[in-house]
Amino acid sequence: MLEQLNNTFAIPDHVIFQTGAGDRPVAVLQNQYGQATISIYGGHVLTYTPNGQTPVLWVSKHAKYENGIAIRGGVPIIFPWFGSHPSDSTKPSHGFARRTDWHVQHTNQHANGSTEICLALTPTEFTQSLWAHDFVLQVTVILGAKLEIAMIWQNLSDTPMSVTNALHTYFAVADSTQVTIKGLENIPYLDQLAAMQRQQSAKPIQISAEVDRIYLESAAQIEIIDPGLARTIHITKQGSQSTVVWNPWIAKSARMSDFGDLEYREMVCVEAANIDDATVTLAPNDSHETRQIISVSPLNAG
Ligand code: TA6
Repeated sequence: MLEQLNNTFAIPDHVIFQTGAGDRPVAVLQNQYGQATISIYGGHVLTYTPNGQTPVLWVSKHAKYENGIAIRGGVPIIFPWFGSHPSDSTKPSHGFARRTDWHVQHTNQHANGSTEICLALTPTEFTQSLWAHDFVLQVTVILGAKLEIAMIWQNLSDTPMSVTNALHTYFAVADSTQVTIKGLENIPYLDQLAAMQRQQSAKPIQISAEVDRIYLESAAQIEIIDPGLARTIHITKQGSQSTVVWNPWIAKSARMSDFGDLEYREMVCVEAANIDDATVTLAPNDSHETRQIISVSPLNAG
């Protein structure tokens, strides 16, 4: 498989396919801006490291790389439903896209030095058993001065198709109890820890307990200010009306077998999503794109 992937899609000095964690094939993108790795399984960005920086995305040391299980960390692709299935609790949490093999559609090296890969998921027996729709779902990753991750899906059925989705991004931080998340002040959110009560706060987010919030309006620019790593992570998005902020804290971390008991200190999730009232309903042949754009600046930068 690796030979075929490299023969078809490798780009000398920029894209190569290797065996990654869990003996699964990954694409390694590198260029003047940095490096990123993407698992073919799940269409799942695993790492992003700008030149001169430490990794910007976080993956658990306890992550599992087994069929049917989502990789804990990076950017899980949440499709075609966010959270529990709306009517059938036996169906997998956060849908099926992150739990199955995808295929590479194309790779590209742009004149500005950025490097692109596109992976796709089309219906299989597995997906049809969970969701009887005809669709194509693509993830395009562009490694440039920023990292761009776009999930694009098209309704190939002859009936309307409703989806809730997320780019469920796990960001690496020095210590989650020391970071400040700015950009969501005064925006209403549903508190998943308090029966989805509608709340809002005038203050930036700081983490001292489990946080699991669905913000209800598209936020232009979010910053994760990380004094421990002396950097700010800048997050913008398109095609997303919901933003999710999550840290499992102590008790939930202990309950997850693929999450170290103390790993809650190393990460925070800030997710570009469309959830609840922001469900995306597509007519036949229509498509929708959700894009998250990530960059980093030194903390002492002006
Ligand atoms: O995005 C936040 C959330 O919905 C949390 O409620 C938590 O369940 C998290 O996703 C992880 O879900 P997972 O199915 O990956 O364990």
